[in-house]
Amino acid sequence: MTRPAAANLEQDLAAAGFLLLGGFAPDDSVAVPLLSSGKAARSLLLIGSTGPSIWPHLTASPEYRSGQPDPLDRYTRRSLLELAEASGYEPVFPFEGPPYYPFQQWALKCGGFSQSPLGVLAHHTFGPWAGFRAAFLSAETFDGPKPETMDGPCPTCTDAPCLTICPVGAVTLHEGYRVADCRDHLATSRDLDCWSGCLARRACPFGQEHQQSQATAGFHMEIFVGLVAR
Ligand code: B12
Ligand code: SF4
Ligand code: SF4
Repeated sequence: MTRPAAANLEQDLAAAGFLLLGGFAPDDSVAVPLLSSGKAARSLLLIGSTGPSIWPHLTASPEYRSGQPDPLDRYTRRSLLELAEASGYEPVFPFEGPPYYPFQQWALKCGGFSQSPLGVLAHHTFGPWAGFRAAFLSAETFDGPKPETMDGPCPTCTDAPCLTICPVGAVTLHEGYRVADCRDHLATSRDLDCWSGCLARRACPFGQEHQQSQATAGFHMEIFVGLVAR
């Protein structure tokens, strides 16, 4: 099966609410699973989404309308499996696990991202709003996007507003993101602003136009609180 030009793949991804975040030729510096044939992958493409890009596609999908759990993961699996198969890739997903695939390490290897105090990686264009939805693997020589020339924004962000705005100080420079403090605060009231999106994440000046809407943020918060419930 031949693979489409990267431009076609990007168009097909966009039509389903996703985007190509980067890629690399796997080497010994980062673990990448073998292909189903037992061969080593020689190409990895990182597929993601931002707040506004995926929401309309997700809410129109049968997975969302069915009211069953995990609609985002089910929509992602169906649409990206189809797209990967049609273009000669084998997909792996961030929600497969535990153990989980090291998507954040793969993103750092693609370039353009930096580790943020929020726990999530921040991107020079998408800020802290890029979610990882799949990695497309192939045994063919890497012919994906050119290496990123820009770093992620955190090392040069001297103001770091994400560190000062959290009402319970759950985002810290030295300890990173304190999940339990955040969860306990959210549990105090459903009327908190945080339920419409993490204030610290929203304070990041990078990628503001890629933020989640209140509806999207609420959807993710529900899942987050469900996962970390005591
Ligand atoms: C388990 C999990 C959680 C758990 C625990 C998170 C934790 N810190 O341990 C809980 C439920 C708390 C959680 C919460 C959230 N998560 Co979460 N989570 C995951 C999941 C499924 C697995 C993480 C893991 O254990 N990976 C396995 C290790 C081996 O992979 P890894 O890439 O090496 O990851 C580690 C390294 O990046 C390392 N690391 C940190 N700094 C650095 C720096 C360098 C240089 C290197 C090399 C490594 C490194 O720390 C990571 C965790 O151990 C990932 C998806 C995935 N497959 O990665 C999402 C993921 C990390 N989560 C994500 C998100 C967005 C969130 C939430 C914001 C969800 C929300 N409400 O919207 C919250 C808040 C997270 C926060 N602020 O930290 C995104 C992050 C996207 C990004 N841009 O980075 C991911 C990638 C999911 C996705 N589909 O995009 N999450
Ligand atoms: S506010 Fe600055 S330090 Fe915080 S996530 Fe954004 S770029 Fe990184
Ligand atoms: S959701 Fe609210 S409590 Fe949790 S880290 Fe963000 S700002 Fe802090």
